[in-house]
Amino acid sequence: MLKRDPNATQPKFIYLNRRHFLVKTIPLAAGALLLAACSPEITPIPPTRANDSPKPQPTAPPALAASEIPPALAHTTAFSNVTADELGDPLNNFEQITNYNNYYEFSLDKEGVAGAAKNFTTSPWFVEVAGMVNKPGTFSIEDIYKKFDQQEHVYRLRCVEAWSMVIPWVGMQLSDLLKVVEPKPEAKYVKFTTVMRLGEMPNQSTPILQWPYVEGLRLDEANNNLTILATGMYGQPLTKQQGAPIRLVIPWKYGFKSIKAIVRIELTDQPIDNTWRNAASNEYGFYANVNPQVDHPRWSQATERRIGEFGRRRTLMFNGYENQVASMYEGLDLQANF
Ligand SMILES: Nc1nc2c(c(=O)[nH]1)N[C@H]1C(S)=C(S)[C@@H](COP(=O)(O)O)O[C@H]1N2
Ligand SMILES: [Mo]
Repeated sequence: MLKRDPNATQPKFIYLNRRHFLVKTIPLAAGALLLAACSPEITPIPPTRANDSPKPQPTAPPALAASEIPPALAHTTAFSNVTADELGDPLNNFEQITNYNNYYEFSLDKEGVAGAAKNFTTSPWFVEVAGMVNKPGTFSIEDIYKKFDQQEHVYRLRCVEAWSMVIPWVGMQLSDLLKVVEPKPEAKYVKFTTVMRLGEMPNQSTPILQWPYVEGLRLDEANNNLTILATGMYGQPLTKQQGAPIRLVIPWKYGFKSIKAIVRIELTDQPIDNTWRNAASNEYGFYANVNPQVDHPRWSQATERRIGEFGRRRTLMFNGYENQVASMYEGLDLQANF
């Protein structure tokens, strides 16, 4: 079990689905959870972080049998034994990162996702790249491992619910894939779609969200150096609960943009109606840039709880990646374009 502050209640995505829960027939357990959790309590930020509990120590992931590591991943940049991000904050450990997940196809219970995703089939796997490109194609996951350089990227992940982690991903730059398919000049956006797998993803049979899960980026955001398609973590293939075998990671945006289990990437000139915006457009936007000055209608975004720490820490503009990304939003009203 993870050690967490039992008093640090997080706001939960689930509340926003109230209208779905209320108008549709609902499982009793989900209804009870909703009622029990209707008033998110935000712990005030402590004046200093001096009294914080000891920081979590990185721990090695459980060793995988050699046969469990795809050959193409085994020789890519393995976990480098880095222990902190560039701001000096320690990595979350493997246990934390793989047992506290948002993946609504499987479960609304963060600690239940790992178990619920256990039997999800991730092989064979294909990613179709289509739309406004000169060279559309379908790539097997093995093609992707082989064709594209997989490197370590240590990023902060900040959920819109105001918790965060530091994660040592293994992945490739999305721009490397886009170069290969050659976007046409009229392409403005990139749309990502999660697999539809009714037999394996129980909540795809419920109306809690519109399925399949969809996300999108502007083309310039997709081409930013920080934007990766992750295939691994701690030098090993992604776990199922993390979105195996391939998921997006956009570290300056709220976690819901980082869509899991991608099967389709489409270049388009049409704005994208991403899943959470579609569910509640007054609460979740297209951009979803981490911004401590733009609160969620039901909770503050000024602070966050780093999993493994007590108390709260201040949320950084663009999640601490301002230097690398702010120029993309010059002249954009960030309050209006949340
Ligand atoms: N397909 C899909 N992708 C998803 C989600 C989801 O429910 N379904 N949840 C998102 C949210 S809200 C977050 S915070 C991150 C969590 O990633 P993690 O579980 O690896 O920490 O995944 C995102 N990607
Ligand atoms: Mo999230």
